[in-house]
Amino acid sequence: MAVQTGADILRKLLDKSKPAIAMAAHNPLSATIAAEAGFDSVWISGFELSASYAVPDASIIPMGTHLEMTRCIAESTSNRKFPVIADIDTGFGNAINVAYSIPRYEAAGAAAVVIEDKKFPKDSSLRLNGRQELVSIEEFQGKIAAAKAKTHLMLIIARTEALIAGLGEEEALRRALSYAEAGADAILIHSKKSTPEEILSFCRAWPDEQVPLVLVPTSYTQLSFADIAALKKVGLIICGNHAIRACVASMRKVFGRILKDGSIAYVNEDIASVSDVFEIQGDAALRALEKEYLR
Ligand code: SPV
Ligand code: MG
Repeated sequence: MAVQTGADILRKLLDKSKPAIAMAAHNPLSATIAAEAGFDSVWISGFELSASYAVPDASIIPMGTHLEMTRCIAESTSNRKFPVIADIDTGFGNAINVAYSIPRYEAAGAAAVVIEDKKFPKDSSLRLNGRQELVSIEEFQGKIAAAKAKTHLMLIIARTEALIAGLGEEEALRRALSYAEAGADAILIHSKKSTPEEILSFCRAWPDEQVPLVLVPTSYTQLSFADIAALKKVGLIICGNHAIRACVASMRKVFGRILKDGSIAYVNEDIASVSDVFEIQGDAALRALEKEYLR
């Protein structure tokens, strides 16, 4: 029987009647906790990885760093049906850079990559008054074609930033349809409006017979997963940055309390136990190895 790849699993999960839910991660620990929690997939977020290095999400982290993290995350979750989606931003340059990066992501174990139509170097979509310049449709179609030509396994998800760049729904639809025509397996449409009207209008205008949409509802949090599923256009919902934001909030709270109390005695309820961390580290497997081989 043929082995099911992460891409096979993800392809089945992109169900417009029941969208898959991916949680963001920036390392194997956050990916493992996302898998344990019951998410369908993990999003190796550029925002999260950049934040974990305390640098802006602006093409500062080099491809090698993101690729190595993708490999580590894929390896750490390889015993689960848990496809890994790599956020490769602009593809690290032009279509040539994309052509060189895609086989490396496939070898690293990614089930899919998401490439966005911003100019390299990119700026974070969520940044107030950020630089949101897009490449031409033709140039981005070239990137998608290069990506598709370099993989037989991975899904290529094209992301348009037309709404983020303030170009309006007509241009967003034009771009999204052109990217699907170029071979994209799904279209990520991003919006940073604080209400869902913009994204709802786009989704309603998206043709039923087209490839599934992907949403990252960071800004328009009112839209529940059930609301999104009811649209019957979306195959994947990404919780874009909730691992790193949970870490930041939790570390701030605990670190502040320790200094305020002059003691570590009062934070135990707010932190994981040591045995909990041992379990995530795979202590049971280590004990089995010790028993079998240590003489
Ligand atoms: C990321 O998580 O890196 C994303 C989503 O690309 S966003 O930050 O909203 O652009
Ligand atoms: Mg990103």
